[in-house]
Amino acid sequence: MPLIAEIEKTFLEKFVGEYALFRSPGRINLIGEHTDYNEGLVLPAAIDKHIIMAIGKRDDHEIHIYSHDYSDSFTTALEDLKPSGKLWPDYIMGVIDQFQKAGKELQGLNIVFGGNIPQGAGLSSSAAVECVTAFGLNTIFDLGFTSLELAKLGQAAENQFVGVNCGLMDQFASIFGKADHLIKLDCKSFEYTYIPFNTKEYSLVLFDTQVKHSLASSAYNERRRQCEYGVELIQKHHPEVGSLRDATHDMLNKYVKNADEIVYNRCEFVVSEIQRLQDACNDLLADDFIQFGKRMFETHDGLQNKYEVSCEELDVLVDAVKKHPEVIGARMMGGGFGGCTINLIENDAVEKVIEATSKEYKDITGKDMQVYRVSIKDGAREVKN
Ligand code: GAF
Repeated sequence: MPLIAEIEKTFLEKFVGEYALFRSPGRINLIGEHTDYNEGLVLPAAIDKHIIMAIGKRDDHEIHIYSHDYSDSFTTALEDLKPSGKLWPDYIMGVIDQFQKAGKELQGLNIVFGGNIPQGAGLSSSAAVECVTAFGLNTIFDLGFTSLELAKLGQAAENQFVGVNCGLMDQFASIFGKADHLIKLDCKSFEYTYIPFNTKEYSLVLFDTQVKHSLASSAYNERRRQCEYGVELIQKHHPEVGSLRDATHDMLNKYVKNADEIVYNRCEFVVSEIQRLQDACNDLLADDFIQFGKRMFETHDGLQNKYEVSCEELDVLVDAVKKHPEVIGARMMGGGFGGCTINLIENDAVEKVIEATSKEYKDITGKDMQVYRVSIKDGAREVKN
């Protein structure tokens, strides 16, 4: 049975009353990693894997949530929102909490949700849950938040309720996604443009390491602090520099390099990555996918050696595809320490590359990789029957 039909069926089994259905997708990111929280640029897109949520209003203040994927329920009340200890309800409660903090009066809710975004794979299933909740509440209560406000409310839920200090990229992509387009988002001004991504002879294929190392979220927060420290060192001489977005290689060489080599490496990666993204967008406008792909490999190199957020499994996958000239670009994607690599592969070679890479990955790591072929779709929407 299709996912939407399953969610509707489950809602009708669990609850009575009317409901509306919403969809919000996961995301990929072509280039521009760990740049969002440095006020840099990112280049994500929403994908054909999503969360579906059915939401109905209640007459009281109770919130009843059923997770289709976990076959598990959670009940609370509007006045009693606090972390649940089992994480999955927190993404939804966090958003409801943000709506209330923004001064919106809500009613009780019946919710059923589920999805087909692989969890822990770096495809932002948690942002999709936040965004489908935010989009759905905004619609059924007619609250009038803009799309940017919805994305920021989702991010605030993740920062404050879940405790992960993420940037805005994932929520922005889930809300603003547009079929067959990448989103070039400026995380300082929040201006954005859609860039057509007609890969024609290339396929977008994700290789999932099937690992998520436990240091992922603490290391993420540590990277943020290191970037902030780099900015502090520069600000002593250039008070006008508010973030790494405003920093130059010259400033890093003068004020950061001798003070702290590790912090220098982190900052150097970010400043280079922001420039790389701008160059990569020019490649796309010139239809030069080969050059674009080379920059993806460069990004991986920086994430591996300078930002140090890769891991053995991700490096094995990127090294493995370098043996196939038909793979024109590959890199780890997202926060790091596990999850997926993103690969641009000539259409005719996809099967061959998958077969060879799966075998090599198994031989070296003893693990099985998963493969997802993705296409680029629209962002959050109401699903009408
Ligand atoms: C995670 C975060 F949630 C994003 O905000 C972003 O920083 C990304 O890691 C790295 O680019 O997905």
